[in-house]
Amino acid sequence: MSSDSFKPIYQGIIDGDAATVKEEVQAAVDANYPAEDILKKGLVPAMKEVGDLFEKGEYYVPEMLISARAMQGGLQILKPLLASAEVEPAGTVVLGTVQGDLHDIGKNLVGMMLEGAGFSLIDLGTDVSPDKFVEAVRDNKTDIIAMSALLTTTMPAMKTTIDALTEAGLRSKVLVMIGGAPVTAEYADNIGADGFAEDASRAASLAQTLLV
Ligand code: B1M
Repeated sequence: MSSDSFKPIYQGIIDGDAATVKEEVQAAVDANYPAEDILKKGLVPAMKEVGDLFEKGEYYVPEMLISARAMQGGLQILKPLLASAEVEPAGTVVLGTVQGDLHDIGKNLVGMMLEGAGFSLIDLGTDVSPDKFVEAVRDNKTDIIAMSALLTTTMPAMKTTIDALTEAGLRSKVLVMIGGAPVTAEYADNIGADGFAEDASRAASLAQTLLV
């Protein structure tokens, strides 16, 4: 299936045209395109282009935000389809974007793929403090903590959270996985995380692997 089929979705996100994105995503679903293709060939590359335009100084924060909202509208349509993938039920994941960081599109995608992979999900949202992660682990039978960061300035909060888990005596009880555009496998090793995934589908496979 060619990515040209998703051109109107792609363009709708670039233009920040939420109505068109919703309409075109729904049309693609109705035409039986797989949800994962619509996501990977339409929505995700468009958001990448938005980032490139921002880097070039052609887009500013408001344009980025409008494009992000348009993308979220499309994601809402895909969410139940992505989550209905047939995979064995697994464990419980506490997910959040780390303290100081408000980016949630990638984190939401990770959540959808985890749910799709049969995990029970506790999504703490964005700007999640180390204490809040610790509290969630204490209050719920948690198998994995999944942290997302999109800013180089907020990545250190991943380490602070791991340290807070250790201080609370909980580190040995949960696995920690991390991801987000600036995060690397090397960084994961350095801060003592159990795993790193570069995208949402790999995050779901990683969660499954960690629990084997
Ligand atoms: Co922001 N922003 N932003 N932004 N923004 C980036 C991240 C940036 C790279 C843009 C740029 O300069 N090119 C840059 C960061 C630079 C850096 O630190 N290296 C940046 C900046 C600087 C900022 C502000 C500081 C701008 C300002 O105010 N001056 C500000 C910070 C606000 C804050 O968080 N405190 C800011 C604000 C915003 C908006 C609010 C306008 C909006 C966010 C809206 C929202 O999320 N609800 C926004 C957006 C949209 C972006 C870009 C354009 C797109 C991010 C995105 O959603 N991508 C982004 C540029 C870019 O990425 N090219 C940018 C699509 C998404 C599907 O990808 O999130 O990478 P991503 O997730 C991927 C993988 O990373 C991975 O899976 C996902 C896909 O499969 N993944 C995981 C993510 N989390 C994971 C966790 C895992 C595993 C995998 O395991 C747990």
